[in-house]
Amino acid sequence: SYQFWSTQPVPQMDELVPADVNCAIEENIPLDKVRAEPFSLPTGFRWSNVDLNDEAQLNELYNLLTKNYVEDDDSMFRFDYSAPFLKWALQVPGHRPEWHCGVRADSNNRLLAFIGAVPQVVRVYDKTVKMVEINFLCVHKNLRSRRVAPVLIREITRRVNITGIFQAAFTAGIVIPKPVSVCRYYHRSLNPRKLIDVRFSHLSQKMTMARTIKLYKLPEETVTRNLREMTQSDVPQVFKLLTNSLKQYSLAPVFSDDQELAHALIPRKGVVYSYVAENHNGKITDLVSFYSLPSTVMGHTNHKAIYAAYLFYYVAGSVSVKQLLNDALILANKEKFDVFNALDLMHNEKVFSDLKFGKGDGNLQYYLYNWKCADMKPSQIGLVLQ
Ligand code: YNC
Ligand code: MG
Repeated sequence: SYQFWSTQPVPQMDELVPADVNCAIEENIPLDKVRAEPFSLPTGFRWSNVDLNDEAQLNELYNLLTKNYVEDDDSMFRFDYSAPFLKWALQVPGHRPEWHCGVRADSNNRLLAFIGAVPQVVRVYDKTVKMVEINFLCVHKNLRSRRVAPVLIREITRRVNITGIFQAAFTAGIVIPKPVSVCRYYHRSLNPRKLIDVRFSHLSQKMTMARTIKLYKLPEETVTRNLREMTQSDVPQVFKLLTNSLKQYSLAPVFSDDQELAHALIPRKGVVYSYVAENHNGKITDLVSFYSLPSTVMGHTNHKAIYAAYLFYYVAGSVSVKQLLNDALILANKEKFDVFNALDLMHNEKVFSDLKFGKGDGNLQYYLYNWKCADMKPSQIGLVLQ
């Protein structure tokens, strides 16, 4: 029933991969055998790399996504990735212009579809694999259900294969063959009045608005001693701290060098927020970070957007996960976010109830392309995609 995905090197939906299998599905294609010509688009459309250093093109991508990207099931909210966020997520060290793959209409030159790839070494159980992460697959609403998405996926695969990379990692709300793990978002209200107002959440039974606001009230100051914004000079220590911590998970990024780590974590206002705790010896003991991804509120008179913080990488070295993530809530609240979101991966699930997170609806599936391995529990996942 998967017209496209049944043709791809992915495990079958009902395939149970045994624990001793952890390998590619198809052998690497010799580089001179990788298809050299772009795949054909329907007539009237053409391929066009999106140059994110060109303000006008960056804005075209921003507009495509802000009007046509992921919505919730009830079409009340739609992701509104900011232009600086798109640069952060797509212009990682080693990025390539042809991996910012757009489709334009011949007639008016309008950008109507996009798919992005970024290089990332990923460890799967005990194997470290050069991969790409795929993100921001989007087809304009007027062009849906015309099998354009499979053409985008085949084309980005070709452009990645040409560079000698044959595996990819991605996440999606939909279920296709075959998730390596099924995760769930949890939400922690910071501004419950607004969240209830826009119907992101609702007043629970027997609760008044006043009691709800009191329930979610956070202190002004963080608890962890010497927790402060991460800076460039912290990078070497954070690299070691995070690299070591990620070893405990079965699926995790492998940061190649300080530069890649710095790109991921150095704070960028309105994009990514990272904090470290430094002890009296100048040693970095803890890290916590989150990124900013607002959602447009569709058809509401008072509110245009929900400001959401998403938990990113963290290492609880000298304090409990609970204390560190509670400090992240305090910091996100100070930055005026309305809600703090986190998946049930890493150690997160253990602290959700104490920290007053509520379970979201809808899963986020983790996928590997051209790789088969045993399924993972969310707590085995140490890879966070934007
Ligand atoms: C999806 N999200 O199943 P079958 S996540 C993968 N991921 O194929 P059509 C998807 N496949 O079932 P439409 C998918 N969504 O027949 C749909 N599909 O085998 C499959 N939405 O194509 C679907 N962004 O063109 C079906 O569908 C086939 O016009 C149908 O376009 C789909 O970024 C889409 O949710 C998602 O913009 C573009 O609905 C459109 O509906 C849209 O008829 C809103 O396509 C935005 C949205 C997806 C966010 C994401 C990760 C994408 C990963 C793609 C797979 C990468 C594989 C690895 C490649 C590199 C390999 C190397 C090396
Ligand atoms: Mg289509």
